[in-house]
Amino acid sequence: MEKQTMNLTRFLIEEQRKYPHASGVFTELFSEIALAAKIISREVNKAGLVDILGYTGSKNVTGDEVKKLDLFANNTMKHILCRGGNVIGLASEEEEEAVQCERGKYLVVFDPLDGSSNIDVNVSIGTIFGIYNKMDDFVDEKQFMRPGRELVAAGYIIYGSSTMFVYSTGNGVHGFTLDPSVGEFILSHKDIKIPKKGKIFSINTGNYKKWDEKLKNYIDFITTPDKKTQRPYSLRYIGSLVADFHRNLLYGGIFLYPKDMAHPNGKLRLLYEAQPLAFIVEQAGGYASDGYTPILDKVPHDIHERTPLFIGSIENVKELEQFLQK
Ligand code: AHM
Ligand code: MG
Repeated sequence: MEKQTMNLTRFLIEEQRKYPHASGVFTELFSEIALAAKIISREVNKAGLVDILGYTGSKNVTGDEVKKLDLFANNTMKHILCRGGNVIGLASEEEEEAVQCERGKYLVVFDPLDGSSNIDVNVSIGTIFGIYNKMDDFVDEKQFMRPGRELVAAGYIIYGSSTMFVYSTGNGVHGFTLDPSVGEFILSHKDIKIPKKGKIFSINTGNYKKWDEKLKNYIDFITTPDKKTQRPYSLRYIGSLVADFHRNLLYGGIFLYPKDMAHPNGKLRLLYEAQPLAFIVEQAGGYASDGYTPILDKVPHDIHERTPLFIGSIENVKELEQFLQK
C-alpha cells in the first residue's frame, strides 16, 4: 500500500527534507508540469478515437477548432507554466522566439510533443523539459545562451503503453507511472542508473550512405560478431527520441543522431531536446556527446540550434567518440 501512495508531490517534499541544500522550491513547478502532462496524456490517448467520436473536421463537437496535438501540447505547457507564477520565460520547439511570462524565478525549455508524427500509428511519443534559474526579468534569446551544465532540473514524459514522468533535480533520476484511475504519478522507478555498457544501438541506418567514414567504421565495428566484446550489438530504433532514450536508459546502450549529408548539424535540437536528456543521462551515470564535446558543455547560439547527439551508457558513448576522433 505504501508503495502505491508515493506520488510525485509527496516524493518531492520528502526529497526536499533529505537534501536541505537542494532546491525544494521545485515542488510547485513540477506539479504544474505534471498537470500539463496529464492533460496532454489524455489528449494523446484520445487520438485514436478521433474518427469514431467525430472530431475529424476542422471543428470538434463543441465547436472549438481542432488543433494539431503538438500545438495543443505547446499551448497547454505554455499556459499552465506562464500562469503559475514560477516561470518568467519559455523556449519551445513550437515557438519561434523566446516567450516572456509575467513573473517567476525560472526559465523552462521544452519540446512539447516530440515524435508527433508517430501519433497516428500508436507509437510512443514524449515531452522533454529543462529548467534554468533566470538571469533577468526581461526574457530574450540571450538568457538561454548558456551551457547545459547550468540546468537545475530536467525531465521527460513518455506517452506509451503507460504514461511515465521521469525527472532529475540533480539528486539522481526518478520515474513515476501515471495511474489513470486516480490521476496521480506514482513512484515506480527510484534512482534509475543506466548500465555502464549496453548492447543496444539506436540509429536511423537508412542514412548509412550519407554518413562520414568514421561513423560508418563505428557501425561496422559494433555490428561485427565478436563474442568477447558482446558484438554484434542489437539494433532498436523507434524513431521517437523519448521512447528510444527511455528504453536505452533502462536497458543500456547508445542512441545516435549524427550529422550527415542532409543534416550538417544533425537533426535534434540542442536546447530543449539534447541538453535536458544529457542532464538526465549524466545523473543516471551515463554520458552524452556530440562526438567531441559533452552536450552539457555546449552553449547554444540560437534557441533552435541543432546538434549531433550520441547519448546513453558511458562506455558505449566513449567508444563512439574514439572512432569519431581518430
Ligand atoms: P520531430 O521534432 O519532427 O518530432 O522530430 C524528432 C524525431 C525524434 O523523436 C526522433 O529521434 C527523430 O526525429 C527521428 O528522425 P528520423 O526519422 O530522421 O530517424
Ligand atoms: Mg522534437
